[in-house]
Amino acid sequence: MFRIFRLTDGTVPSYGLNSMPTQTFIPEPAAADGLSAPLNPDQLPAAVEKELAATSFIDIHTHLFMPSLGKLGLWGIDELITYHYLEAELFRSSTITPEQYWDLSRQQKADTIWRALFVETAPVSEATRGVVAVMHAFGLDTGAPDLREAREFFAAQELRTHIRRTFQLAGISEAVMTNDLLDPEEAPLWQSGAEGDSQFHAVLRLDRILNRWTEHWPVLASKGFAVDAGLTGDSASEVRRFLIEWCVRMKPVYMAVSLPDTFAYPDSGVRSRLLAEAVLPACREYGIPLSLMIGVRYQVNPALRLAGDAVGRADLRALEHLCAEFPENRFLVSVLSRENQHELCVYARKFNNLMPFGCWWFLNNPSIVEEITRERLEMLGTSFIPQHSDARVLEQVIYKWRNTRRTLAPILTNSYLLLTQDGRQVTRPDIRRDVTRLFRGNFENFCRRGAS
Ligand code: HDL
Ligand code: ZN
Repeated sequence: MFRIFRLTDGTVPSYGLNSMPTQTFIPEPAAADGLSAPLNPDQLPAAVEKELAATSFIDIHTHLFMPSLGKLGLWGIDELITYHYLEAELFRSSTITPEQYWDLSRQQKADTIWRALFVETAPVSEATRGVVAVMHAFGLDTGAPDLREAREFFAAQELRTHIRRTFQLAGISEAVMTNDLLDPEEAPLWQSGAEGDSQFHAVLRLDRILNRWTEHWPVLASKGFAVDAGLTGDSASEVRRFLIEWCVRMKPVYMAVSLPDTFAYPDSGVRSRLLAEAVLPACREYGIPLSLMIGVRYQVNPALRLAGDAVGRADLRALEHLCAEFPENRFLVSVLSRENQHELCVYARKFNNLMPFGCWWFLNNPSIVEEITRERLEMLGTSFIPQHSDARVLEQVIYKWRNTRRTLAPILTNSYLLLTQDGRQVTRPDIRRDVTRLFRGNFENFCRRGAS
């Protein structure tokens, strides 16, 4: 088992913004036995921080793309600053209207946001501070009045080298993509044989099929699959055949769908039938989980476009029914409402084919991540996946994973402190084993093809 990465000069890098590794990493076996001595309580904080820093995580849900998918992949300062989280914040701190904003060029949009959220006020929100952290990681002037220096820096980067360096700075070994097999821009790239990349894993994203079947069934029909709006005849088995065809093409680690706060299962709609008769059988046949991300209130303010979605508390009895009715399927689940988190933990205690993951979207803020992670540790031990980045722009992984390490260190330390106080000593290898399980092993085992 390789976990500790050392630089060629023998030092162990601390992942994050100040480490600017320029040498290659040499994985080596777990540290020598000298570190197996039980830790005193006052040694726990440093031990946890070191193990979090030294372990390379798997980012299990992102909107990043491997280089062979070309312009789908977003990176660089203008994309970082026009992230939809920042666009939503812009309209609270500027007189510009969405209509005026959407007419601007990408650089004009970024200049507008930079001035309003970074120059005219302190960038203290999670998303604005994240941009500052990324710029600092690359040694750029975070107090610059404009983006000239940053644009010059990113323009000088070669993408594949930049990806490797960014992943090293973020402390992740690989990122899981979100791939839309009905996207007219992305699908042809896969059909023409897009080159795979060991740092990226594919996912079949099913929103167009499961949430907008009436709009998208004609696309399957046009490709020779005998489907129709009412899902009559062989439609369900044809959808399953379509999904398996794409599994063979993309080799996904799971299938995924984002679902509204009103999601119900079972119900009389076509989505329940697509799940039961096509998607879940295809997941069983190919041997991968289905990821459900539940709780979105779509487009409450359409003028904000991608930033226009909100959150709603879901009825998780839908999840209860799915886990109970399909014990052979595995469900990788994230819920968007803070109020649903405790229920998700309870359901995870009832169904071991349910794997809670991440602090998703509006939850990915230290104040809420702390609450969610503590209740998960208290109720699930280390049998969950604490976080994903949801990064849409490459360099976001640097701040999103730095924040995760920074937020989780005291929480994990507290768990070990309580354990020590209650009579069980903890060693560095114990901590390393747990951190590896939380940020790698749980995902690898749950998504292992054919795992039961
Ligand atoms: O549906 C999803 O995968 C969500 O993560 C949305 O992409 C959302 O807009 C987002 O970017 N959240 O971070
Ligand atoms: Zn996402």
